[in-house]
Amino acid sequence: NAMLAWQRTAYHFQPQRNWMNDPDGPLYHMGWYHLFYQYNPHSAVWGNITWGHTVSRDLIHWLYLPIAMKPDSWFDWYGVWTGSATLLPDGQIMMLYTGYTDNYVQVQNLAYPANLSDPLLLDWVKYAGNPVMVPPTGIAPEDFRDPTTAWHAWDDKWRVTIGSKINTIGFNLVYQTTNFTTYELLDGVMHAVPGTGMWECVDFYPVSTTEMNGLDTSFSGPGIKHVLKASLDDEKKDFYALGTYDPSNDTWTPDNPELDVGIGLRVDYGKYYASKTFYDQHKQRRVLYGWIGETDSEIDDIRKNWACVQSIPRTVVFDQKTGSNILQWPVEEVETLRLNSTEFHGVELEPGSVVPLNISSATQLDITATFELDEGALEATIEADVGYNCSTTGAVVRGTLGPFGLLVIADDSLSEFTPVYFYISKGIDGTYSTFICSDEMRSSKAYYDLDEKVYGGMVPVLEGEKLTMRILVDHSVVESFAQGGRTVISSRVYPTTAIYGAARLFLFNNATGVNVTASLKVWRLDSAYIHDFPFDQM
Ligand code: DQQ
Repeated sequence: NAMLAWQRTAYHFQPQRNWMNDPDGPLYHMGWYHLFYQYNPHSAVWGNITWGHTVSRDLIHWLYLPIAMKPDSWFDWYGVWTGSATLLPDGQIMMLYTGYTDNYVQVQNLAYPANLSDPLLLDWVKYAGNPVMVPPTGIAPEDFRDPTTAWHAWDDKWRVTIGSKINTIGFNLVYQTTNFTTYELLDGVMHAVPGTGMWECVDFYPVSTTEMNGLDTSFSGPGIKHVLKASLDDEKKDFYALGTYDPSNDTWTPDNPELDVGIGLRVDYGKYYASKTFYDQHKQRRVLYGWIGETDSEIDDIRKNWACVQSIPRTVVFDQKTGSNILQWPVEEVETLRLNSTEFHGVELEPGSVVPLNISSATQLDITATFELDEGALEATIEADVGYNCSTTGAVVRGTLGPFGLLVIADDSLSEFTPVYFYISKGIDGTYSTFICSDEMRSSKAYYDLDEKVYGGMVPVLEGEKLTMRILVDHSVVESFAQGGRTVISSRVYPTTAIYGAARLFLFNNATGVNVTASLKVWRLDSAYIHDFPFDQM
């Protein structure tokens, strides 16, 4: 269907065809980044879940490999579900994943590479003694899934954590093992939050509070915090919190109970789920992947014969300036796709203005933008603007100090456009809050069903900081990073006119009470090489 062909991305990872969801078992081995993913080999809707497999030298260009694991055993008969890799000090790779059994029970299974000296890790052996963990007493057979990367504890045993729930209380269980084949469930839970429901795809990892490098999942010592992330099944949203891990009893306590897992910060405020990190020993960084789903209809997914992409891999570090959030940033390798750039300095945006930028074919872009408000603008505003929330207003609702930002994937006549913008609201106590939002409501004239939303959240802005955003545009995906990655939003858009050479970029200021000055650098991005592995040339 030619009408839908353009929606395929040019530098986000996606399979050639069919359905993909969660990233699985990311790891670095013998010069290759390996990514596995939940994959339906038969159709563009979820089902028949296998582990698709792809490798990359640089996290940007990918080679498709044969399916790594299929549902061919009683212990994963209805699906080879999500899991994680653990690299042992002696070089072995332990892959733990959830199998949905022939009897509809979620169990944890072990697999390992048949040949560790194969850089491509093509063949995977499922341990004959699977399953290695079954739902413990009190846990329902369908509430026990998605084992994390294991970490090596003080007692020389490994720990692994698995999400679950009882009634509406979401939590993560902790197991210990010495050999990855036998496991002991520890008493209690690592952490529980009432009202959050099933915790899928738990992620648990240390971040340094003093250094910018990433830390191995087993790292312990002073100057660290631990991130606990859960994907809330009920809301289909990824939440995280920063806190302290107590290795003596394997519990974790949030820094701020008001921002606990599932009630506070989100990894990404847009269409984004089931994220997972790994420690990249090659570049000493922690890298995050996330599943960016479709917001068109299932019929359109079947028509276009593919569904879903992975986010551009992002580095994750602790934000030493705020001390209260992580920072996510596209891996530096994405910059190797940068082609020609155009700079715009000091563009004046009066209230109510829309300014076209001289960028053609604005479908594959890397944009960095800085916005400054007129001196004195904040002091001059008197009215409180309470209860602002991106999703209830959108870019059309005008306030004194916002919205202003960019219109991406727009056409010349603005029949289609996606605003990514800041909005500053004033509370009754006189303090200001800054929001970053991404508004899909006018992104498409398509007649077909789209689940269009205004996404966004608050972003911390410290004294003396300018407002900054970076946006990656890739045909039907828009990933926006505010204030160096404190708040991130992924959007899916399906325009019909603002495509290929017709796609444009605009600046806008829809605030009523402030002049904004914008400066930007816009790169056109090359397409990544994402193809079959050339086995015939081996
Ligand atoms: N997707 C997998 C599950 C996981 C869910 C099945 C999250 O293991 O809980 O495809 O998207």
